[in-house]
Amino acid sequence: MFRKLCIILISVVCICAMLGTVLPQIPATPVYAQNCGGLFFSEYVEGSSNNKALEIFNGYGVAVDLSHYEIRFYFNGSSTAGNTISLSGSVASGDVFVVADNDAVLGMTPDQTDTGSWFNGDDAVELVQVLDKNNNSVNWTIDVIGQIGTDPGSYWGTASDNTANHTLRRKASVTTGDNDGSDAFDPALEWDFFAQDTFDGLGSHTASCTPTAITLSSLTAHAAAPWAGIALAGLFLGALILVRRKR
Ligand SMILES: [Ca+2]
Ligand SMILES: [Ca+2]
Ligand SMILES: [Ca+2]
Repeated sequence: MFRKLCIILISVVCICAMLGTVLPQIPATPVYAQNCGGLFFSEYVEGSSNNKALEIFNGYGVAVDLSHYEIRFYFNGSSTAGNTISLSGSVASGDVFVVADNDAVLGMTPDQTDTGSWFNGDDAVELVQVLDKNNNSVNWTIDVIGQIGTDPGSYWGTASDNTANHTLRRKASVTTGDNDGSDAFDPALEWDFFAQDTFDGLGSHTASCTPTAITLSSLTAHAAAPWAGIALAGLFLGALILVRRKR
């Protein structure tokens, strides 16, 4: 009876252990809580004349090929993009990528320029990861400034702190993009405000998170390690009891 119980118990342990090596585990404490959530806008320059720019921060733990990303501008409450900028080049982990109007005078050299129309305060801005240029339903919204399809008047925000005639810098506490472009937008929640034509923040960004590459293999290795030991121990004990029964 005791041996039967032992065999049943060991079988259960083995099955659980084997499942543990296959199924992803949810850690008791969130291991990745302090890591950055990929790419997001880190600076928005709505300057005078053509002084328009956007800065994108790479919070991934690896360099990102930007040929799979687009910036879209939705002008004056439109729900259809009026200017789409296909990004090119790459951005290193923890670094930023600056895109600007081709006529902007910023006191620095942007990584990419664009000759199309730019925003003037009441236009939504979207960062998109493009999986299929011909099928937008499979593309991912990464980050949105403003509310797509809604005309806010002249700007989002208050009379003193808003998206028109200001430079907006993402707060260091923000670790991921706002991927919902349909909800109400309050820039004060995630952005700090600077005077018009403030350009000295372009080219770098500080976020209170660590860019970390999250891969399936790292999750599996994390989950499998303790269970693999238990599985081996269970199999060894089971074999020992079977050998003793045969004697
Ligand atoms: Ca506008
Ligand atoms: Ca939003
Ligand atoms: Ca910056």
